Amino acid sequence: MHRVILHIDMDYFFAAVEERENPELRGKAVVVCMLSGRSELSGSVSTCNYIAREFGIRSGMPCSRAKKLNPEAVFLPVRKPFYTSVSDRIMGILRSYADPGENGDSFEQISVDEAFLEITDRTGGDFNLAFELGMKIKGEIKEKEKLTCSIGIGPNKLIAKMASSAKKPDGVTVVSPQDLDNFLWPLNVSKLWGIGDVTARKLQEMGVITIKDLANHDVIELISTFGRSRGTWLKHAAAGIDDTLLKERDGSEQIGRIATLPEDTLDKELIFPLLDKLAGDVIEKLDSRELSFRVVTLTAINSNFKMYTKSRTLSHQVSSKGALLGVTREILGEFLSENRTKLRRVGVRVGGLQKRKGQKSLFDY
Ligand code: DCP
Ligand code: CA
Ligand code: CA
Repeated sequence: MHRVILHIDMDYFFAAVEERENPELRGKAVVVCMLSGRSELSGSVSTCNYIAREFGIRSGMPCSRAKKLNPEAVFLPVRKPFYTSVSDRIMGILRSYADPGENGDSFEQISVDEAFLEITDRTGGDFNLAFELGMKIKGEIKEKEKLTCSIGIGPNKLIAKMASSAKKPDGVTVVSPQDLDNFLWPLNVSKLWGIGDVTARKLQEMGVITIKDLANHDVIELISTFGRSRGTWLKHAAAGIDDTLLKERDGSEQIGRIATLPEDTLDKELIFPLLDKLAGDVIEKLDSRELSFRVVTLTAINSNFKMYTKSRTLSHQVSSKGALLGVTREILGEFLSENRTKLRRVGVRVGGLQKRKGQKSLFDY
């Protein structure tokens, strides 16, 4: 069975959130700026919507230049914490579609608006099912967050990542193992994910223009120019080969416990004792490493083996069992009010881990 990996990237993310918050912006060019505060419009463009892009406005350019390109555009200051809270909720939705991996190795967030999902088990290696799953994910994000995204699906991370930018915005692109060469080979080498400007230029000087050229190039020459590991990577990547696994982003280590209920149920009174036990185990582990946490995730697997996760980010680091249990019960309550199918397993997980500083915070009580 082939692996099936899904990559998702939100469309014009910061600007899309601003549009959603203020419907009057619809139909206008919207530019989100990182203002330095020195003078009006000194700073650079964080991102802009697709209307603004028609005027040539791009991420990273000075805001003053963007203003010249389109004086009618609406310029807004960046609101990073707000976009992060939207991102956290989207990541929570995405996590619930990934395979129920044992240690979170089926989900990898790679930036504020991008993530990989391993969906091999969920789809049984079937790329048609994967397409349907992609459409379902888009539907849920559209419904819950009123935002669009682009999705790429492939036999590995490399192909999934490159496929998600093939149809932007609002597209789903599936590249099955049979479509691999057709998809990859006509592209310019600079489009290969992981190749920077310097490598692309060097390759061009060697007469390597397309990814097909690279795939057919002598590996010995690639190794002598780029070194062994980089040279073999280039050769493999050009053939669409990538066997890297998904991993939780550095600094996002999580500690969690999951267990099966005595019977499938929707009854809080039967679920609470197990949550209590799991929360106790998690806290014990945190205590032994003197860690505090800020993110709480509840996992629920229902009798049909569908997995759901819901996360909450707290305003402070906390470390007590009482705090963990309080938040977990609250999330469970919300979950039970929205779901009808009985639960089979529940899990408690914490993230945003930090070394404890001195005493417990007031928030713990
Ligand atoms: N970002 C930024 N500065 C940059 C690039 C990006 O602040 N130079 C921020 C704003 C973007 C977000 O990161 O909204 C995600 O970056 P992307 O590269 O994914 O760009 P967008 O989501 O804005 O647009 P696209 O629809 O092309 O993905
Ligand atoms: Ca994006
Ligand atoms: Ca992105």
